[in-house]
Amino acid sequence: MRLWHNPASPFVRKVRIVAREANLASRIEEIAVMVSPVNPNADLAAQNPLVKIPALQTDDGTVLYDSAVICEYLDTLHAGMRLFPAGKARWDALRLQALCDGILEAAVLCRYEIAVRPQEYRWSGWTDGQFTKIRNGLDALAKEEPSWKGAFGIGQISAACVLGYLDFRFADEAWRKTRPQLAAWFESVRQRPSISATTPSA
Ligand SMILES: N[C@@H](CCC(=O)N[C@@H](CS)C(=O)NCC(=O)O)C(=O)O
Repeated sequence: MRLWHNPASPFVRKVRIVAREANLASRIEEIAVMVSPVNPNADLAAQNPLVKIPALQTDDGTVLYDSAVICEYLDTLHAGMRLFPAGKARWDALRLQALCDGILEAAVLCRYEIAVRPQEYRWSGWTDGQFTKIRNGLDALAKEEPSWKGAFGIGQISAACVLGYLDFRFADEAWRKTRPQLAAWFESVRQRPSISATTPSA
């Protein structure tokens, strides 16, 4: 399998964590790409018309995107404990993943606004709106974290990617201050090899 990736991407990180949890990392060749909405990568565009990472080419040549689809696909390839649970727990897990992906979409848009958009075109009202989504999403995560009770599946993996991305790109946000229990949860999962091995660095 081939994964178009960049270690700074929180969506890619979800896939890399799942690959490690499923013991599949050695079967995935990682192809590093730089992505930006204003500078699309031609090699990636040939695989994914949205020109976004992650994109995964499976062993039969099929190309999958986005991160949710790739993670669920990888989860079908191993015999260990399912990261996408069945039954009622599945809907809780998918909803939690959707919440985290939504927070990440807002955070990545803010990152582009700050790092890519020229100063004269920036609109603080728009960025403030995205940050409201991020903060409301974090409050929702903090509220439901006690119900996880040690579970570690796609929902928790997505939550770890959210918190790791905020630390990486928005350290000033100080999300821990009003959410100490969520911070304690993150401290505990950071020790997992799949999480520590995929921590982004500048
Ligand atoms: N919903 C997608 C989001 C992927 C995404 O936004 N990736 C960013 C990198 S973090 C990207 O490729 N951006 C390039 C662009 O927007 O053109 C997923 O879950 O994979």
